[in-house]
Amino acid sequence: MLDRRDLIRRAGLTALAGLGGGSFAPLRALAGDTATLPFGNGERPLVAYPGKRPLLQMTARPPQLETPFSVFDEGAITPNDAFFVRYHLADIPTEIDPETYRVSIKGHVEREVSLSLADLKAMPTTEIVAVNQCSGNSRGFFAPRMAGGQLANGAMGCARWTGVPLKAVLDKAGVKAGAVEVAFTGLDGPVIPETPDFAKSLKLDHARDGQVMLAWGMNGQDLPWLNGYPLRLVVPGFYGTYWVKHLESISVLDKPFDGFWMQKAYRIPDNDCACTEPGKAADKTVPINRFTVRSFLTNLTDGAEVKAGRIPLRGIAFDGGSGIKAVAVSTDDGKTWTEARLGQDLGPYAFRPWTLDAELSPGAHAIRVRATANDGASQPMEPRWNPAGYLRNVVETTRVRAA
Ligand SMILES: Nc1nc2c(c(=O)[nH]1)N[C@H]1C(S)=C(S)[C@@H](COP(=O)(O)O)O[C@H]1N2
Ligand SMILES: [Mo]
Repeated sequence: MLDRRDLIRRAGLTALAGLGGGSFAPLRALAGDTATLPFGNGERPLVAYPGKRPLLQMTARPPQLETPFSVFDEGAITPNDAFFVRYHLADIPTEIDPETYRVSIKGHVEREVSLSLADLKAMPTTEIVAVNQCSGNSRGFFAPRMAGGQLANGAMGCARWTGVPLKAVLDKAGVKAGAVEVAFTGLDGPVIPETPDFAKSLKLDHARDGQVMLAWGMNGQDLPWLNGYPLRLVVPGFYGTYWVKHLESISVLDKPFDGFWMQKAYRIPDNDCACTEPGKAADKTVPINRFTVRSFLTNLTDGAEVKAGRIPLRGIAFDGGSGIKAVAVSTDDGKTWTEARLGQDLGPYAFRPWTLDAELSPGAHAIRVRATANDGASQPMEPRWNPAGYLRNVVETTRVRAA
């Protein structure tokens, strides 16, 4: 256990990391608080890592942290110190010198390029507000349950990202004719050599769409260490698995990438609902890609007791990039629906806030929220199932009692 002095010293290191790098000191759990997620085995210690407020710890090695859901009621932007953390491999970087750090662009290119942070920051910069969501967000709610991180709804967050378009960086290297994909690796690695290193790929056209970016900034600050300092991939509208952190190499390929994390993991059923009969495997799969459309009520929690009468309801909605067209709310378990008012539009990849004043008569109410995206997609009333526990987007239900 760490004593108080240790904690203060380590808090100092955090501040240093926040000022532009150096090192990261892993912390053990602060004794005490736990929270319970609403499914079996949902107890989680609340742990404050460097650069982070206390978050729900799913695993310690590597750190995997979930955002407490109440944070999403604070606004459409998720604060850096509350943003969730996901890693696969335990050997995460603890020392990165921002002066000597380089990312390399290689493979099927005219010339190999190695760029420093200063090189990148000298290029024309771009910004986008975009949601990052883990593929396994909400996995803990699937029935039947499956192996994998048992997450509630806090493995998502929305931030303003600053960086350079991946396209501009690829142009510096000059993509050769015949290229089809671009693969990415980070500075983290496996503890044993048998574990495949974490690497992901994008189709070349996607990589060059001008929106996929290499980001060093998050909400006006350097990336927090655990969110990929000093440079990460941002793939707007795509699941977090593609948002490679602590970028090390960018490889242009003349054939599809055959890495484990594309060919074996992070795959969804290849059918219209991306679903299977509960408990059944899929015949054919494709790599996971864009977010399904989702919406949440953020200011009332399941089981809440409220005063009968007029109650302001609010929440957030998002999709994979067509933008939110409408949010409807039901206070009678889906029998009748009222359209909510949409709040500030931070762009089609961002959380879209919504509000509605509801009239709650005395008694029990099942409040349901359903978003429709500009591409016409909406949320199913009944949950869909797939073997890995991805893409959850059932119309959420919050049960409250008014008195
Ligand atoms: N280098 C590296 N990048 C990574 C991962 C990883 O294990 N290593 N995990 C990915 C996954 S699955 C997710 S959901 C996001 C999470 O981003 P965050 O930790 O900043 O919230 O990072 C992605 N980038
Ligand atoms: Mo993820």
